[in-house]
Amino acid sequence: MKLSMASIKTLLCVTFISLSIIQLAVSTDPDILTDYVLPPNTTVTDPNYFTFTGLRTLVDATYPIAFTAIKVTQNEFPGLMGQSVSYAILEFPIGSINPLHIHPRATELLFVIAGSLQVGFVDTSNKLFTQKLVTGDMFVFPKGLVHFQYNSNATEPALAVSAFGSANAGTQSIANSVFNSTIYEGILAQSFNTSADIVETIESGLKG
Ligand SMILES: *[C@@H]1O[C@H](CO)[C@@H](O)[C@H](O)[C@H]1NC(C)=O
Ligand SMILES: *[C@@H]1O[C@H](CO)[C@@H](O)[C@H](O)[C@H]1NC(C)=O
Ligand SMILES: *[C@@H]1O[C@H](CO)[C@@H](O)[C@H](O)[C@H]1NC(C)=O
Ligand SMILES: CC(=O)N[C@H]1CO[C@H](CO)[C@@H](O)[C@@H]1O
Repeated sequence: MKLSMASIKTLLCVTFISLSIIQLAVSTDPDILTDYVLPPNTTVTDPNYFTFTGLRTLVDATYPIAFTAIKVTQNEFPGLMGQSVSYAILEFPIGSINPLHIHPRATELLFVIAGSLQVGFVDTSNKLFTQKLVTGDMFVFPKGLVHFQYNSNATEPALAVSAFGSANAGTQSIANSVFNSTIYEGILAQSFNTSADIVETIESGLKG
C-alpha cells in the first residue's frame, strides 16, 4: 500500500493523539534524564544527599496537642528532586482532624501505624467514599480529590504515614483556599447560594 500525503498526516495525527493519551494515563512528575537531580552549583560527594534524618525526633516522642503533618518533600529533602516520591507523617491526638484538602499533584497512599482513623474522599460526581481504618490498614486517596482523615477515638491517638507519587504533591486546604483567601464576598455568597453575613461568619472563624 502506498502512503499518500493525506494518510501520512492522518497517521501522524493518530500517533500524536495516542501518545497524548498514554502521557495522560501515566501522568506523574516529569521524567528526568539523569540518575538524580542536584541543586544548582552542587556536586554529590557522599550518601548524605540521599539520606533524611529529620524524622529521628519521632522516635519515643509523645503526640502533639493538635493534628500535625510532618512533610518530607523535595523542599525538606532535596534528594527527592526528580524522583516522584515523598512522605508525610500524620499525628492525630484524640479527636483531631486533618481538615478537607486536596493534593493537586499526587495520589496519597495512607498506612495506619497506630490507633484508628475515619477517612474519606469525594469523587467528581460528589459521591463520598468513607471508611473506618484500624492499625495496619491502608487507604488510597485518588489524585486531586477532596479528602479528610479524622481520629474519632476518645482514648487513643493515631499515627499514619502517607506516601505520595510526587516529590512535591502540594496541599490545598479547602477552607483556606475558599474562605481565607481574598475571593470577593459577593462571589462566595453567590457560589454558596447564601448571604454575605454567613460568608463573613465563616471567614472570621478562619481568620481567628
Ligand atoms: C551557579 O554558578 C554560576 C557560575 O559561577 C553563577 O553564575 C550562578 O549564579 C550560580 N547559580 C546559583 C543558583 O547559585
Ligand atoms: C479506641 O481505641 C481503643 C484501643 O485501640 C479500642 O479498644 C476502642 O475500641 C476504640 N474505640 C472506638 C470507639 O473505636
Ligand atoms: C488564614 O489565613 C491567615 C493569613 O494567611 C493565616 O495566618 C491563618 O492561619 C489562616 N487560618 C487557618 C485556620 O489556617
Ligand atoms: C440566600 C440565597 O441567595 N438564596 C437563594 C438560593 O437560590 C434560590 C434559587 O435560585 C433563590 O431563590 C434563593 O434566594
